[in-house]
Amino acid sequence: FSNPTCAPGRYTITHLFEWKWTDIADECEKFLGPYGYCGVQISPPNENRVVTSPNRPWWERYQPVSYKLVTRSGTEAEFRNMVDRCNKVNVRIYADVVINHMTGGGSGSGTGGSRYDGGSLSYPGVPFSSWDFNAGSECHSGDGDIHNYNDPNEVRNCRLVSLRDLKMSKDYVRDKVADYMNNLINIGVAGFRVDAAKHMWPGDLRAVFGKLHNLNTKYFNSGQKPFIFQEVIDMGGEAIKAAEYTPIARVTNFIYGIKIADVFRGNNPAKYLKNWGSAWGMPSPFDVVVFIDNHDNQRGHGGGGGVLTHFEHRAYKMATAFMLAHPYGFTRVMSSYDWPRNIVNGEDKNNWYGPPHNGDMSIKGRSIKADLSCGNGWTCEHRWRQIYNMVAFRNLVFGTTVNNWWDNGNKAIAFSRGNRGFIVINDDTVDVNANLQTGLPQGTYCDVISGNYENGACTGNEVHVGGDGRAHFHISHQSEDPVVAIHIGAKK
Ligand code: LM2
Ligand code: CA
Repeated sequence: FSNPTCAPGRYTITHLFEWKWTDIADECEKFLGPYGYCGVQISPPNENRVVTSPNRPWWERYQPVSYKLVTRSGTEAEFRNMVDRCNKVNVRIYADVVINHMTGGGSGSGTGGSRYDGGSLSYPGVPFSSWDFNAGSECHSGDGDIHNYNDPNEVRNCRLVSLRDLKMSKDYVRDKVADYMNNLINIGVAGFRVDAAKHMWPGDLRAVFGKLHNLNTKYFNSGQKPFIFQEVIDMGGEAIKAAEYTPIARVTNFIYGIKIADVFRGNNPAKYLKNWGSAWGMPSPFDVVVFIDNHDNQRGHGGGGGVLTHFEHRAYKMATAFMLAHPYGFTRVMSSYDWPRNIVNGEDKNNWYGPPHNGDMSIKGRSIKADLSCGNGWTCEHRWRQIYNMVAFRNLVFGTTVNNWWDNGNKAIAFSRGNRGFIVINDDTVDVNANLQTGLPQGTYCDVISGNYENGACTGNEVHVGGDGRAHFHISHQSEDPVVAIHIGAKK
């Protein structure tokens, strides 16, 4: 399950957090396909609780009511249409699956009209009833909630923030969950982000994944397994380790964004990135999905805080450029919406804000500006030139190693990827003014951070590489984008 199943030559996904299915279909055709993205992580596609207090928070989608494909993102018909249109332009869909639990307490109806009652553990839309949930015989925490993260039994058999915890040791529950995932596979999704994986036993996950079909041969070669990445928040310090899950499928590497934030905020000099990767105590590159921030930690949820986000755009662009230039891990670019942050005593009072919406609370579509960036409240980091051009860089240099490392002994670094690409990043308080070995063939290259390569010309700066592979770089420490990146796909 660790093979990303991208179409050839594509190596990065983006999380279109809370996007509508009709917008994603359009985005696949107009942008993600042409600009070389592998795929999209989508918000959970199954029916969820409708939360009105606060009014329609993003996190209502982490409270399943049934496995019907009806949400604020769209209907089942719109979902099917999106998967088909994206696959046709070689962009994969990875579904966020919430299978550890159902809703919290209270009763009502979901986005598809199914009833739920968290008090009596009744979910007729699946159906699940009280037999299908962990209870006092499995969870010994007293009030049924998780408090002690040093007790693996409690973390896996008790309730995460009171969410009704599915008894995945039961065949019936395994079958219902596998049926849901197989339905998505049959429609044509390429894989899954498994929510709250740490709260499920590795053996139970292995059993569920063992029931999964191969990918739909309408879009994939026969015999292909879905790509699975399990959300395991392991920052060290707790009983449950990511290493318990990597033999099953990939895991999300949360330490990555913390360490990277430390570097690009200037607290840890960038020169130390020379041996970035497993030498920093991180898992094998083939076992992880890496990212600068995600939908939780960008707003202080999910163990969050401390990471770089689009709000700190200068450092964020540098960090993302580094991530995409470096071979470690399978890369995911966060794509956010804006919300009015209101930090009081270190906590964002508005961290529940849902996506941009219309008067009837339906999700508002994203608009597109002339410079390709988004409007209507959508941030669309995946459309920032400094980011999408590095997605293309990563595609171009795939299979090469880090060579020609240079640093200024402090916070400015440079390296090549074989003889195909070269990047210089100046996170220092002095300029970079240096003649560096790029490893690239002689010629004139477009810097893909300051501009694009269009119709044989550069819209931004040019870099001249001599016959000896050397080129001169000047990067002001005051630049909004103190990065230069060149590659053989953008050579005049
Ligand atoms: C995750 N990873 O393990 C998600 O990435 C994260 O976003 C989910 O929590 C979590 N697991 C459960 O799927 C979010 C959010 C929570 C929210 C839950 C459920 O971070 O704050 O909890 O979704 O919607 C909310 C309330 C909480 C309440 C709970 C149950 O914030 O106070 O607990 O609903 O009603 C009493
Ligand atoms: Ca559990």
